[in-house]
Amino acid sequence: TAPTRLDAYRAPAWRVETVELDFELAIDSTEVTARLHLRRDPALPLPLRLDGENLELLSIALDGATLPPDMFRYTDNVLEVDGARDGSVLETRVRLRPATNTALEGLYLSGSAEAGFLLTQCEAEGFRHITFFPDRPDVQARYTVTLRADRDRFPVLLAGGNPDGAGVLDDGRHWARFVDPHPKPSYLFAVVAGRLQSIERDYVTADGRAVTLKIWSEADVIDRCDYAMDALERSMRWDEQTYGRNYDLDVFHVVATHDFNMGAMENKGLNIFNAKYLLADPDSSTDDEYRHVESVIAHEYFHNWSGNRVTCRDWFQLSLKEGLTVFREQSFAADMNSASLKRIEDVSLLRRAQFPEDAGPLAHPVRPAQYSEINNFYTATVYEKGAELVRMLAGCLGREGFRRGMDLYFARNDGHAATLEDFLGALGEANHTDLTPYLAWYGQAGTPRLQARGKYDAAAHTYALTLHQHTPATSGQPQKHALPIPVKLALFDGAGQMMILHMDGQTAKPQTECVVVLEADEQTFVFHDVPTAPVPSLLRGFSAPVILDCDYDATELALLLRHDPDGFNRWEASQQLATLAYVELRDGGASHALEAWLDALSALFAHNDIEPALLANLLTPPGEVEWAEREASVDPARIHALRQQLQRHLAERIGADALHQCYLVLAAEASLSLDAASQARRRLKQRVLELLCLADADTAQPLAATQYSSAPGMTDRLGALTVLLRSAAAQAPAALAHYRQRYDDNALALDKWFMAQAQVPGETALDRVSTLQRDASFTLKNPNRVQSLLGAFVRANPSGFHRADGAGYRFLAGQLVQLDALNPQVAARLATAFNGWQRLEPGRREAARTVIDGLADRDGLSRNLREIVANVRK
Ligand code: BAL
Ligand code: ZN
Repeated sequence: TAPTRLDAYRAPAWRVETVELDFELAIDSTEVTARLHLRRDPALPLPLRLDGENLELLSIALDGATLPPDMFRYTDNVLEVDGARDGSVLETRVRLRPATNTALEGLYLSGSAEAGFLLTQCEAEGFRHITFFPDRPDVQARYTVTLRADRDRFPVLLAGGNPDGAGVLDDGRHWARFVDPHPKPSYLFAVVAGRLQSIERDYVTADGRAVTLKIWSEADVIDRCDYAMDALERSMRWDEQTYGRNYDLDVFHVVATHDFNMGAMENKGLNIFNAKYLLADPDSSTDDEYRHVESVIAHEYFHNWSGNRVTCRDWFQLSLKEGLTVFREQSFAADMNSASLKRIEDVSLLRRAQFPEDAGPLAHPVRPAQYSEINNFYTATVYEKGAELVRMLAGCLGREGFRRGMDLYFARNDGHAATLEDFLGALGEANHTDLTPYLAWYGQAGTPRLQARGKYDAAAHTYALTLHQHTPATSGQPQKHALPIPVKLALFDGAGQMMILHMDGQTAKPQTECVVVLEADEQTFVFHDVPTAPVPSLLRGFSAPVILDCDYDATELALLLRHDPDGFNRWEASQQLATLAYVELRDGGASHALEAWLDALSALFAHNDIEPALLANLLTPPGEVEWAEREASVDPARIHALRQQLQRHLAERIGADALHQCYLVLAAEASLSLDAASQARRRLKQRVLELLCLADADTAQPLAATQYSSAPGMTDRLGALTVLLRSAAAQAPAALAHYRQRYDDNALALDKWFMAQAQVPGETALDRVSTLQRDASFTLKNPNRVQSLLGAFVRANPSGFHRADGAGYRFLAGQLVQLDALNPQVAARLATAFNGWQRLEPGRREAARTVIDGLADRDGLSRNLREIVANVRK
């Protein structure tokens, strides 16, 4: 089928004003009756065409009369109906087969036929797997949903909107009705039915609405939902206080499932969560997972305004809701925890996941121009880069200006399906400024390179900073244009003090930090009254999603690493210095940067006056994926070895004794507390243990074994297990066996058992993963299990996956073919691991090429997997 194109967008000829949906629910066979109250645009004389996939049509009637067969056609996933008029009511009845729906799109079964429950996933185009409908986000309808089912098998019946009655039927069945007063697109529709338990909390919104918050899960995990409930309440208060947004229904349901393609889903009034992002308890969740739960709960809740009340006109505008909501989620997490740590985490993710996407054959703009399968565009570019673009806009407008702009955006587009132009228009108009130059960011793929060169004139006391931008060509976009790039900067003197900045034409009060905006290919910014040659601190807070090339020497970076008061930029200096050190090790020869990095970090370690979580981050060099991005010919095994060597140098410079002492102090405080300070100390303790293991494994391994067996919670337990596994400690097999037994009935904890083993680096990883793939607990039917073993291996273990003989690629291709037959969305996501193969060193490149060609030539692949394979092959 031809790709869908942004420039081919046409407003719908037919809309649905209200829809009544009746479900007769059962595991093997569910019947859905839909009555659509239709509106026709008189200016568009097109036939009524409705989307529908895998539907068994049982009956069809128009305006109360059964339609004869020559009045409708159902072919190629479209139902075309003759004779419909403005105001017509179309009634269809279809049969669904939830129990055999392994794609987890539409209505499906989570868990076993005996004990599991039914649920739906509709974004992006799942609703057409439930009933015939104009399944596009710019058709917004009011929904009334009636569910009927066996009372014993499905005691809980839920749909989006407010409850509107329930009752018992004869024959052992019962019913429940829900009415959603807010018009919504079909992708936000949801139902859930089964044996579920709930926890409940009363909440009163800032504008006085009494809301019942309910979190639902299967009985065995209901005691792990309390943290999510607390996080939900914090999110609701934060959105009221920060954006003036109140919740708008009488109930808010959240449901946990172990079988879910995404992280979670923001269905109106009935969020559905992958259990991984909802359940949390100290015994099975790490500190990182607690933070993820808080963030995802917030993300889905914030969608109620940025996504639901104001939705997207079409799927090309996906970042309108996703980039904006990730930005809102990031701001919330920064307010709840530490802003600079959150920024470090987000920028690390961007570099690890989005920069490679932008640099390879899968590169696409934040607003793509075309797609074959929209599910393939739920990417780091749309989400994470999209959030960076919103951050730039927010930075331009300032806190109050951004709030003014958001108020106008929500007021003007409430109840509508909007575009990115509507968003930038409202933000700009509310602030009497033109933001349209930033639209170019949404249409251009690739990460801009920002080159910075400074020139100090000692006689004139001026400092001229020349910025130059260049974006490499990407597939289908050979020509790139200059983008507006805001560069937040400061200048440091030789003693590490920030200088007062005086610029040409500056009228505002002199400050120590400013933002210059590069609007052309090249511009020079001149600072006056600069007493000595400065060290520039550029792109502070990562003010634009670019790759900075500044000709820093090691001494300058070490100065920033020691003195920059901003935690993020301090970390950034450490990352750049570590990268210089890596290049020295790689190329042989001088070791100025290595020495400077070791000196600076060992001094910071010895002084011990730095926030522990920041120190842990400073002690961690960039990851192997990031360094691979710098190489023209990538040898993942060599990058891994060099990174290990660098870390060993660091561990030895700090010293085994100092590391050991530090570890013992931190270990003595072991607690289960989740406060930021306790989490920070656990994180530093883990980093110190890892370094100690490099400097003195004989000391570190028994400590890790003790930490494993006496750990009060999962952070310490999994951390210790990881150290034992990665150092091939004699104690590792016993710990692994113990973990397996202890968590045998805890799916999320067991996922981590698979993941920890899949991530052990090196050539032997594939054998381990192949063995685990045959484990009785492994199944391709569960997306979390697939991610924990196969996803962790292909994405987070470069030296293991990219085996020199290409066996990793052949293994992945075999798994993809099996997985694709079950769940195309998950298969396609996993296949993106082939991204970047063109830059591998020749031996691996040829092996990857053979495997990718073989996949591309295969018949019967899903549209999802076929598109990824075709794009990655380019
Ligand atoms: N809308 C899909 C899941 C999410 O981004 O919230
Ligand atoms: Zn989202």
